Amino acid sequence: QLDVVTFGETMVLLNPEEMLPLEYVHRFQKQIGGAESNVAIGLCRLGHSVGWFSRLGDDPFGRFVLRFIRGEGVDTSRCSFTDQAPHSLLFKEKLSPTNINVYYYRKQGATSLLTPDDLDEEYIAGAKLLHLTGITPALSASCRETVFAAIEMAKCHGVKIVFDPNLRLKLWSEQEAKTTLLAIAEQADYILPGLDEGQFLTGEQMPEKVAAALRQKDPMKTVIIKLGSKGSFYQDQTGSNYVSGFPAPQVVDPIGAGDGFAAGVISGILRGESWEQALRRGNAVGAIVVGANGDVEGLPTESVVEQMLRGEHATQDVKR
Ligand code: KDG
Repeated sequence: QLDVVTFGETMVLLNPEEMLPLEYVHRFQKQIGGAESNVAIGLCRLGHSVGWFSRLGDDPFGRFVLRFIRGEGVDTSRCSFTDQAPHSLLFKEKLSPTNINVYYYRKQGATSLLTPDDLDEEYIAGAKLLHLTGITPALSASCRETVFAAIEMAKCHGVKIVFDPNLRLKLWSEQEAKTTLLAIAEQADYILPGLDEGQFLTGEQMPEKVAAALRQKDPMKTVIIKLGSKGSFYQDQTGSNYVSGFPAPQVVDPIGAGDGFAAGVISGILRGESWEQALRRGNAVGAIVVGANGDVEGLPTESVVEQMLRGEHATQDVKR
């Protein structure tokens, strides 16, 4: 039995070696980026069993992505390849460590061909949690159907749903995004928006109000709001609290911090921790991730996180 199952699009990430406008960059590192596989890899490093699936391009990029994710110990047995569309790419443009643009080459990419037929009901039913993001339903109509079909399967088998809205307005209109993300949030047991995403979805400003709005129809839900370096906030039927963040090391690349946070919080849920403990774990993972260049390279192992939680200086540097 897997702890978590997730699915979505993972692109080949071309990460510039120079901090320059993209037209002047000559060298790139070939990495991977995809919110769901970032979380899957993060959870594996924290000691959990995770399955991730996707439709990948039957080309060198699709094969690279699959090998990378499988190499991290994620179960990729439900992935399939297609020769009907290319594997998607993502370029980052770094103007400063915190000023990063992303350029997608993912329209009608391989993963947009996912359909509900790609879902293995037993596979989802066997997991403790289903992790979903708001990126997958933005890829195509059939991806949207796949997300809702997966939700139905999870509900039918009592599998709890964790949902990170991951608003990507480069992929769809505000109206489409809002309607769809709210419809998924309504079905989720745990919702993990950034504050800006929560504000977008609810029209409220304060974390307390954002969480209350998202829980209005179903007070049994837990809403966990990411507050960046300040930490995070949760609200459930028992109460609410702010959990302060860890001082981050020098920020090298903030992209992926939210997925690291999600991996930490989900790990806390799987361990049966209190919300204060789980959010602290998420804050710790998020703070560590920003210190490495790439979306998954900085995801820490369990022992590094434990060090950070104990208040010891956490570093993944080589010690001499
Ligand atoms: O959360 C980080 C992701 O945004 C990144 O890895 C790429 O999945 C990605 C996306 O769609 O932007």
